[in-house]
Amino acid sequence: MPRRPENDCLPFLKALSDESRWNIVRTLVSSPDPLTLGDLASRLGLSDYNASRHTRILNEAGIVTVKREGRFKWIGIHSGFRKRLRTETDSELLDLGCCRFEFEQSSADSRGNKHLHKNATIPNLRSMSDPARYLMIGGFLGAGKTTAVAAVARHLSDAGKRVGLITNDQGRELVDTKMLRSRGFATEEIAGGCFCCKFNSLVDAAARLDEDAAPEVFIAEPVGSCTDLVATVTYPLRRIYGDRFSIAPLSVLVDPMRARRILGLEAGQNFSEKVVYIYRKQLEEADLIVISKRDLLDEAGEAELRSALEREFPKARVLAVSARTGEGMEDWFSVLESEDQVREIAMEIDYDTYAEGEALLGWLNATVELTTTGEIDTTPLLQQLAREIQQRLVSAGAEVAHLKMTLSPDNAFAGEVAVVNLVRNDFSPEMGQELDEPIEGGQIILNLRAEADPEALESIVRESIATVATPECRLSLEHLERFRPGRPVPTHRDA
Ligand SMILES: Nc1nc2c(ncn2[C@@H]2O[C@H](COP(=O)(O)OP(=O)(O)OP(=O)(O)O)[C@@H](O)[C@H]2O)c(=O)[nH]1
Ligand SMILES: [Mg+2]
Repeated sequence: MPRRPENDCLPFLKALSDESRWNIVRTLVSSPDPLTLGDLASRLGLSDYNASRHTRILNEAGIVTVKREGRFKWIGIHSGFRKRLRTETDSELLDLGCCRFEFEQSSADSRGNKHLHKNATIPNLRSMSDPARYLMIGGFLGAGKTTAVAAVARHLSDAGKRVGLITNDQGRELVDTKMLRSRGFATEEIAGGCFCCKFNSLVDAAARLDEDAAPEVFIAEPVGSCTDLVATVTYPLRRIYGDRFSIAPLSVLVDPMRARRILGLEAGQNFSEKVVYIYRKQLEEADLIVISKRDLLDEAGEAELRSALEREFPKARVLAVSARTGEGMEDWFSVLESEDQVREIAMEIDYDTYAEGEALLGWLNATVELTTTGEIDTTPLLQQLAREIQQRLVSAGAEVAHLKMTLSPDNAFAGEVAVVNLVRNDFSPEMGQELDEPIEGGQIILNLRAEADPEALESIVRESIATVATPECRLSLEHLERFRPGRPVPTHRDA
């Protein structure tokens, strides 16, 4: 006989009796950390207004907490409500007293909190009429992936194809997502861990894009410190969803200057051995090694790098392209559009060394609010901030992997965003996009990845912001997270 609802159960049931609110709770239950309201809205395809309205109702019912940090609202599961959840092998059981619900558990988070390697759940993906093309463009931090993704997406959409992009990072508030959305592409972000550890989120992201934009081509950019993507992402995709995707060969981009140093063709500051292990593993599993930024190389330099790559990584074909000038891109497009990845035995990898290499990298994401007393030019401001950070990294002997920042003006129209990047300590910060007009206020998103303690990165960023700020141009740090990536625990591994 069913039990009578207990009184304290009714507010929960009332709040949960709406599909959007149910989905919000399901998403939060499977997320190891709170999510921003904006992130929740985009994951669930809700407007900001509706996400905010539903969250308020859930908050009033004691199901979620809402914490304001600057301009962000962080939404998490209320500790009292969490007590009603029990973890089973593949799911979370919610016991309200009157009835029980089952939430499918998400994949493992990158910090290894949950290990679903053995009993991984398999999300549903609506059957697509034709298999969608799945392209993955990998490569080390700063190799030029996002720039290349934008160029490939532009080429495909100019050819009349619907394209959906998936970005990925260990943290939240991503410059890459901001940049790609500013170019008008449907983009989903998987934050808080790499694709291999968030396989289900990758599939969910594809499903969301499919609902919104019905892409014929998905382009995924994995985290630049990740490897073993063939065994943990593309082979499982083929095995589980083989009829829905046709998978292109894995492209791995290399920044030519960084690659020349790693392969010993040139002297200069470099990463330590275990970080280089990851770099080399990325190349070892590549079907195509794509030398990016070809415009930075002369012919002799390109030929030397090409032959070193061919010698050391004989399995891969080597191409050289410049997403900036378009050189060599046609050859790459034709492989991406016409060839399928060939199934081979996956490479061997030592996860201990891989994890130690990842843990040597410090990760910092921050948002900075900009308030001014008049109009200011954004290019000198971003360049100065980047140079301040660069000088302090150099003094600390911390090799930068990638420093990238966007600046969005308040009340910006879509597409208005300035971008600055730095990919080596001995390079100059470069503007990737500039704003045409001076601004009177805005927001900076800052992503820094370097071989250094995250605490040291925080001090460097705080000091640099303080140095650049003036009474006419105030910079206030609204949100900052910094960490070392945890041990990768893939959801699947098909060797
Ligand atoms: N000269 C030149 N620079 C390029 C080219 N492609 C990318 N870059 C620059 O390389 C830097 C890094 O580019 P991104 O596309 O952000 O690199 P990424 O691999 O996505 O970086 P992460 O996501 O941080 O790993 C930026 O300053 C780009 O403008 C190119 O073809 N030529
Ligand atoms: Mg990127």
